[in-house]
Amino acid sequence: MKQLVVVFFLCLSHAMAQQKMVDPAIKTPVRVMDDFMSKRFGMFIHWGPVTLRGTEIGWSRNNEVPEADYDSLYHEFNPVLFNAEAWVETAKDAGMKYLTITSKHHDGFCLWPTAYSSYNIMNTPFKRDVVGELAAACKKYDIRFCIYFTVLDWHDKDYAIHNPHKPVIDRAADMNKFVARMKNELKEIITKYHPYMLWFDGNWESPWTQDYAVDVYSYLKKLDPNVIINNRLSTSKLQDTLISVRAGDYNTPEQRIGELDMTQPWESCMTIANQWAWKPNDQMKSLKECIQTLAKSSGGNGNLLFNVGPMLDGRMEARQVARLKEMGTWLNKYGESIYNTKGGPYKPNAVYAATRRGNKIYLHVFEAKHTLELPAIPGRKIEKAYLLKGAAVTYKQDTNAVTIDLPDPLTDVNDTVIVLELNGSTIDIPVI
Ligand code: FHN
Repeated sequence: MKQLVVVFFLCLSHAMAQQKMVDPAIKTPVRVMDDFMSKRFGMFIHWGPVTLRGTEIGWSRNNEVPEADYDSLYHEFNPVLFNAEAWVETAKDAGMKYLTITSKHHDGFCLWPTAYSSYNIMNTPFKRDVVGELAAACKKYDIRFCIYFTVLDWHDKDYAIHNPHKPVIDRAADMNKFVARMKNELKEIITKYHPYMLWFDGNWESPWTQDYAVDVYSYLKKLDPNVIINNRLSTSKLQDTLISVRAGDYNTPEQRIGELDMTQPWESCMTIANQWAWKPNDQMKSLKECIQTLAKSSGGNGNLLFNVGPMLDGRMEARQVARLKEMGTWLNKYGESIYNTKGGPYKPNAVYAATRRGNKIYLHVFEAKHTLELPAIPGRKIEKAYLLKGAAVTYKQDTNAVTIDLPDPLTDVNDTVIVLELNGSTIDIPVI
């Protein structure tokens, strides 16, 4: 069995090594990626005519919703209560620093007035540029505007698969024409809306190739050398494939918190409920799960892109807005332990996570009673320990361990932050 695993990974690495690479000289500058990773927390929004049915965007086409029905929903789509500034204010109040909207998901519907497809927002009763209005609102509220764009498009006649539930290759499709149209649409998006980041998706079906990925990445970099691009332009079955040999700037673990990684940037994308697009009475995550997901992502040196699905009338659900506001209230008080930090040096686990900046380690304590015992910090001594925004805590340290006396009960039931001030920088401490 062990030999089989070795053979698999040798084949995988050989296949990856054969894959066309992007010229390292055009990759997004480190200073831009550092800025992105310092923000730690963004809003993901999945929205479109499918909200009229409350089923999953893209995936419910040819599943719960027959294709012809799904593709005609845009004739009814009229979200008269859509208010871009209300959405952006919700992100701001949540402590989010960037916002990513599905400009085009796998169903092919475009939320901006593209000249390259009639299947767009201007041909609905609503007739407003949703992407443009969100871009303007983000600029007004100093939130970085980002755009999700699908690589696959089951609605487009030139994309070679039209139904993921019965995937057959359409020999009449012309993928080169499809990619040319995609590049025109991306040029519209970049030149009109100047996104901070492009969140590609749908890179797993056979019509899409790594050659297309490298071509599109290189094309985008000519349009904007600083636009950040995730790892899902590259072909891959693995969402957090190492990006060192691929056309992308960071990894994208989905519906799970990424592994601690001090070298490869990553961003977990997760839903506040279960479905990406709005679903009536969907089960929403508790405040504890929301805050601990953010803290564990930061503790892993990653970002969290947290998804809401607005309703068919253009409003976000009041309960989702309220949950995000609760996260913002926590971040208003303890945000210095999240923003502009690095993950570690302690690996996140169910009991705690750690972030760091300068000579401070921020311990995020989730579940612990009376005392917390941690491995000693190599080459460093703790000089002070205290609750963030609170009183000093007592501790003991020796060459093997650090033992911290915890308030009982913990001062914040979701995440109690304790600051350890050391006698030197924290950033070069190896992961413990
Ligand atoms: O198929 C999509 C899905 O609908 C959703 O957009 C997520 C968000 O990351 N991405 C794909 C599934 O991996």
